[in-house]
Amino acid sequence: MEVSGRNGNGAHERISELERARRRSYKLWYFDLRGRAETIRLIFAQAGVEYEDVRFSPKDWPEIKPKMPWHTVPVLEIDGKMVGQSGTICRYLAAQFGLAGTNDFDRAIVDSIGESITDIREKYSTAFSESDESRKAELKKIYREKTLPPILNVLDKVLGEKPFFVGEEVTWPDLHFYACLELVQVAECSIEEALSDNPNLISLFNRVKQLPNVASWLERRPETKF
Ligand SMILES: N[C@@H](CCC(=O)N[C@@H](CS)C(=O)NCC(=O)O)C(=O)O
Repeated sequence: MEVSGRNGNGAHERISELERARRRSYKLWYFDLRGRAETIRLIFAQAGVEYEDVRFSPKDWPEIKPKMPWHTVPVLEIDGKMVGQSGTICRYLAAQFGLAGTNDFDRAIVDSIGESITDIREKYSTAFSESDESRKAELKKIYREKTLPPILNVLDKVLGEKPFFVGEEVTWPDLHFYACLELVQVAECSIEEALSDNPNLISLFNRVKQLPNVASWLERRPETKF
């Protein structure tokens, strides 16, 4: 869709909605971690859009927390306005940058794949926050052996032999899958082990990793444990 805009000289120009979205000012607030922010960074990378990647340390969190809309991060500041909740931010950016599906039904399907992928990460949260080391080890084992495989098996079937979840085109769940799969390593589970029964997902993981803009981000991003 074409909309009217103004350039720096005040003259009218025809710019696409996508171009308008690319020109906004974006600031992403998160810890110096991949965690719940990495899919957002991958969306920016794939779209080739600049943003400020604000990474703060835990000691700065008490001061930042009350300023965040939901007192959590990630938060995306768009032209000075803050939006919280990682899934919302992913869907918003994906819609802006053409990574969300092209009609309401397709977007619903894309979203449902994205939500299932989020389960890979969220179902680990009990083990993640467990402070007793032996209980934590037990919970990690349950996650690796009982929780993760059925989620991956269904995703593998949904993907089938298509290059990406919805066919030939990359949508945000492909990027989300990459980011969430990287996180399973905190459950002492290598990516190879996690995907050993899911050949289609192995192909997807490698395909996403090799997307030129993604590959370039993976090379230059800060190294963090998770
Ligand atoms: N549903 C939220 C959860 C956000 C969340 O819990 N973020 C964590 C970091 S990954 C956080 O802000 N923790 C600090 C706190 O809650 O004080 C989302 O997906 O954005």
